[in-house]
Amino acid sequence: MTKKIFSGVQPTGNLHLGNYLGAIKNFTKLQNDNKNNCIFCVVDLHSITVYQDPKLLKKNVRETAATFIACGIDPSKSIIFNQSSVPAHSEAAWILGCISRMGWLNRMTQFKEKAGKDKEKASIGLYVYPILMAADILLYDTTHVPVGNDQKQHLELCRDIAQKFNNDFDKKDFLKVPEPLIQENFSRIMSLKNGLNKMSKSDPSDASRINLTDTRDQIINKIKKAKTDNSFMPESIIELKNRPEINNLIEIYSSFTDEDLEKSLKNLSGKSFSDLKNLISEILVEEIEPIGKKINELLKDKDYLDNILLEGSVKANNIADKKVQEIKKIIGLT
Ligand code: AQP
Repeated sequence: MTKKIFSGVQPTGNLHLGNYLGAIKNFTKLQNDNKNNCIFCVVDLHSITVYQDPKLLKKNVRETAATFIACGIDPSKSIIFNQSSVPAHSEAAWILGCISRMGWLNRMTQFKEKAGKDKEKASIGLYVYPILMAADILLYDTTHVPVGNDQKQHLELCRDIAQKFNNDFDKKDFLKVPEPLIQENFSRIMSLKNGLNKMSKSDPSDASRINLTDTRDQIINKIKKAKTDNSFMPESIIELKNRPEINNLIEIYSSFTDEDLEKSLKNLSGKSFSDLKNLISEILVEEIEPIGKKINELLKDKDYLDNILLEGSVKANNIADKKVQEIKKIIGLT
């Protein structure tokens, strides 16, 4: 069966190891299975749900596109485009917002986390962002969405919206109900400084994350300084409980070695945290440093990147505009 893959990354700068392991690495694998049709979107409209410096936004869009390409996404095989260049996304989001229920959005934990204690001051965009995400996905008849575990709840909401639309307008299967594709051997990559927070672009501490553009020395230093604890290397999964920083380091290790946690723990048996950190640094330097170099190389040619995004937006527009016109017809607007 041909899978239709759609996923997006926000151009909020500092793309990191969590974005790579949770999402982008998988994008490349899916693309390289020739049976799949892949669309990868730089979701700039999502990024402005929190303030973005207008002088940096365009640069960050290019940097995200460059990261996709540096990680192996091939613009001749996959569509790469920028969300705001395809107006159907905003139009469909409004319509789907009218289908969605407040109660559904009120359950979204990411809003609660990102809005923090002062919900009243969060933007309306941040609150309704999962509806825009649903529009992104549904416009392309997406069958599978590769995302990090943190986006699972938004995917479930997207499925609810699609089903409600199909039911309300008696259009069975018109909006395709997508499946999430989530990495199995870890849930989320966490901050190197606090294993209870996810590794995030917006964490003010650069030491909390491995950026995809970090140099060899930066990678080695950050891993060396990553928080551990005073106990020994765990021998079993049970011993990982309540040790979030150790759990995180072992999950990072096992996601690169493609082993499950149990196998990794066996391999690491008798080793020190410093041995583990050396192993992780070696793997990261080998896999991440070349990506960073490629990103920097690609960023030198702005015209090339702008052209890729333009060509992608023409292709995406053809698909999305047709779908939004069908949606408008179904609900009686045209
Ligand atoms: N720590 C993570 N572990 C695993 N997957 C992650 N993703 C993000 N952080 C982790 C996955 O990366 C994809 C793109 O994420 P995004 O840029 O759209 O937004 P985000 O999830 O809000 O990422 P950040 O880094 O936390 O950005 P900021 O700080 O700007 O909000 C998604 O598939 C996500 O699951």
